[in-house]
Amino acid sequence: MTLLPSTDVDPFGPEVLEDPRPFHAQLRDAGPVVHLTRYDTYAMARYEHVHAALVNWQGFQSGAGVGLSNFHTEKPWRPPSLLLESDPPGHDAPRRVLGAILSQRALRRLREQWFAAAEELVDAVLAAGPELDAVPALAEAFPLRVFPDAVGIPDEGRENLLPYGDFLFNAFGPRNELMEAGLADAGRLGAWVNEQCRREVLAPGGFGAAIWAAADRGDITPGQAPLVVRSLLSAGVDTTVQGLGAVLHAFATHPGQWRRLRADPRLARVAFDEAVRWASPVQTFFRTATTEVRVADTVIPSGKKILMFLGAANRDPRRWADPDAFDLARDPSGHVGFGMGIHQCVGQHVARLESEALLTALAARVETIELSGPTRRHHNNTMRAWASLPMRLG
Ligand code: 8QM
Repeated sequence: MTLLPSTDVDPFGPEVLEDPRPFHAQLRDAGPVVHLTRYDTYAMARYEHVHAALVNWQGFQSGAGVGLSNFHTEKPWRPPSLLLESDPPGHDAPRRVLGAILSQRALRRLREQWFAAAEELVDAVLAAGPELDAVPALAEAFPLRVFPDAVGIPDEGRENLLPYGDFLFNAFGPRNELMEAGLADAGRLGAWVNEQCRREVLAPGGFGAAIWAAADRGDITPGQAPLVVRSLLSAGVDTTVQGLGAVLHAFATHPGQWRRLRADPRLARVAFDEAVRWASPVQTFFRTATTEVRVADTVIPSGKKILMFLGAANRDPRRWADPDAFDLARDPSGHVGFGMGIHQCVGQHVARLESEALLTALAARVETIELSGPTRRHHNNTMRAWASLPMRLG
């Protein structure tokens, strides 16, 4: 029996959020399981154990919430998500419904439209000059142009989507300054999002209407439909914005990889997954032990929260050769940036399609991408995010 390693470092403190990589290495090297003394929770940061825990939904449940707060002992800030914060069997019907609506097959009808939208956006951005901040101009602009339309929500109030997501992702962490700063507006943002989930508000032909049609067929209940729409609006915007930010930052700092993409634009798809592995826009999620669970030499007590470090697992040298290299020649499949197991990102095909459209449009028009000024991080308790990415497109 070896002693359980521990750390008093705050994974949600500003130093770690600014650059989590040294802390990730420390966690991975300390052992398969580490005790986080500040929150009396456990942590996993090695690929092998993060992967094993994510696929073990029986031992590591989501229904007690995937943030620090335990829904069995604390009231959640909003009704729990039927997809994210739930376990089988209740999880399965909503997941099946949304999985079909967001399947690769179902998205084919959007492909041409989204490629055209990306070309239009890149043309407009280039017409404004070679210098831009890639966060607002591309990473935010493109998802905001295509995704809310695809869901079918009205134009009014769309500026609430990013702040809502920012608060939601902060709320998975502790009640720290980041979380407190968002509280004042959370009620208003939540009410706006809930309003967009009503059947009468959603345009015909969109993902939202398709969810309500599933309720009409009896695949989910009419009571579940608005919450499934809410999942789209919760998980579908900030995530793809930061995924696009990550891939643009990766290319701006790896000119050889950009040349490779230009030579073979079919690499756009693998480039996005490699960027999701490399940057892990969603850094962490908790699970809760349903019973005593043994991991390596450690027995995690029933009811304890375990923090899964997706970003650390995605750069674990025990799993990945040269893990810190952004490399289009590697096979990034198996990364846990979209999670793994029954909760693996249901919107991943939407994210890949957005990225493929934007990167393809850029690759056809832009020879060089480089940083043109200091970059700035946006701190969030769950997301590894950019506030600003000044770039020059040549
Ligand atoms: C994170 O509301 C939801 O169902 C939901 C919210 C956030 C996420 C996923 C689902 C993982 C991207």
